[in-house]
Amino acid sequence: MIQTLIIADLHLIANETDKTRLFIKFCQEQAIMADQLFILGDLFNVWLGDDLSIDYYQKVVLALKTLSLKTKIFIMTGNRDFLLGDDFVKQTHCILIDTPYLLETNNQQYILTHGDELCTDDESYQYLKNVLQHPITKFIFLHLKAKLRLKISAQLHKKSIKAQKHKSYEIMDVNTTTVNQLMQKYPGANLIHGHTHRLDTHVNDDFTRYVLGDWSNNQGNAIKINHQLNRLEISTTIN
Ligand SMILES: [Mn+2]
Repeated sequence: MIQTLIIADLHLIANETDKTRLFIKFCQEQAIMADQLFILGDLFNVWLGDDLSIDYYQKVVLALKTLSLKTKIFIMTGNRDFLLGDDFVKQTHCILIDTPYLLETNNQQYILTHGDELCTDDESYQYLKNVLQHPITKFIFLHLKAKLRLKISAQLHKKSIKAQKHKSYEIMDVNTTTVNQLMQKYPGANLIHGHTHRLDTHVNDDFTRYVLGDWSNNQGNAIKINHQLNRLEISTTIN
């Protein structure tokens, strides 16, 4: 029986915080017991390129590398850490996967995605995503000096917080039609995603949509799959 753990949206920052320590503890005590760990995007709140950010996140990189000796780690990028690259992969031994990813385990099928591509009602977000994640934009950004990259990223973050204030709760959630169109391609599979930070389980006629929550400084959440699917609470007190 293969045991899988799935997490998303930790939004770890470069300074070591209680959340960093919670994640490292999770790696050392819980993820290490699993056969595979899937990280569905936004593990990092900002990734400015491997040449800068690997140094900023040394402890997390080391925790992943150590974990990878026992547990296979699959990671997909989110909208905040989409610049994770080859050096990160080399140093952590994580396997970078594309979205959507079809997970087949113990006779069950799951579609894994970060989730932002399902939020199609938010047209300005999707437009900005296309621009920022375009290969040419990425290439140019990665060749800028560190200071400038930090400045641009801080400005973008400010703008995105400002823009979110004027958007409705519904617009920033997944679009049901987009979700259904995706799941029609994978009959029999269920969906697991993050991004919206709206931890919930939505049971539909044809599939169930499991939404992962984000992590706070003293609490995280995960999905555990073996013979069935269960929710896990990650806290500082669990050993
Ligand atoms: Mn996200």
